[in-house]
Amino acid sequence: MSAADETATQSNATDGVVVVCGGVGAARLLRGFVGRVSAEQLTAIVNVGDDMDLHGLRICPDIDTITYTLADAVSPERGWGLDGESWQAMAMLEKLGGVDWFSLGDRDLGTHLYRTQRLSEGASLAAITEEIASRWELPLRMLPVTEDRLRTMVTTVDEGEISFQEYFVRRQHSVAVTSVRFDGSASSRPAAGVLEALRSARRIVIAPSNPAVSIDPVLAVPGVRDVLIERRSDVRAVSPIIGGKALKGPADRLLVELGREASALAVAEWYADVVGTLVIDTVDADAAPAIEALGVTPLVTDTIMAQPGVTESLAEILLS
Ligand code: FO1
Repeated sequence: MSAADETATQSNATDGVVVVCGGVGAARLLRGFVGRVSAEQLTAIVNVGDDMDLHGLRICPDIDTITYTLADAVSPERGWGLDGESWQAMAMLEKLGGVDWFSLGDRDLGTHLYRTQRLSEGASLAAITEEIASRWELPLRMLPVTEDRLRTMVTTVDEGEISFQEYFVRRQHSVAVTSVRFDGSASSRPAAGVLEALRSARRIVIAPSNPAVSIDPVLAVPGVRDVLIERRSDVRAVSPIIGGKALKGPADRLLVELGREASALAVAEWYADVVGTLVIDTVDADAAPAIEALGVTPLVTDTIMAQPGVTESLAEILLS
């Protein structure tokens, strides 16, 4: 067991707060917890279904988006990757006819080089994530949900099954989807510290990430959903659907393609077995009675974190 694994196992987040995370939405929400919850008590459990191996490198977009966001180094325009990035390596790849549909900035490449080298030396992804987080002096503990290979796969009408990043980036999530599955999930095991953190936290928060492709892969790791079901009354989620639309990404379209509707009520239905309270936006206040009827307590507030003060008040509500 590595030092990071031991730390993860020992420092149970008694009275802590655990945030179940995808990428951009989760990273923005975590900003609200920083300063309200101490670094020792704040744990992010992060999706790895978006991860991929490209150019021989391991790329973990959700972990990196959270890292760069909390380090105040993220590109504000894109919400992923680093601000002030240069793209010389991509230009060379394009010239050589290499794979160039997934944009890796020159500085961002350093992260993937470091991670891949450390993996080849036998370090765990949790240990490497902690190393990177500590170099950036991040005020939280970040755990990949699993060390095992788990990949989100998307079945499209036109092309059959493709990987998540082929769907999201290469196809710009503009192809119709019929189903989603998490390859490797059945045999995956939670990373060291994941179940302990979930069991001992005073509050578990599901970030406003895409339920179908960012949160479900976390819940698909055996043991995780069971703990959330046991702890349901302490679990609060934030709806990523506001007024029938996703602020970013394809969550609204994906819900409809998967046979649901794009609404806060549909999010409540999606999470009804694992979530006791759902925070919905003020524009969706009309959905509150129907959400209540599902046995999920609705909390109505402003949730668009681009507006001043909203991230902070959202964090307060989630902690209260
Ligand atoms: N998203 C894009 O839309 N286009 C890209 O070329 C792209 C590259 C990329 C590189 C590193 C990284 O950490 C994230 C990157 N993303 C890119 C974002 C990422 O694919 C998605 O935001 C998440 O996987 C969805 O949660």
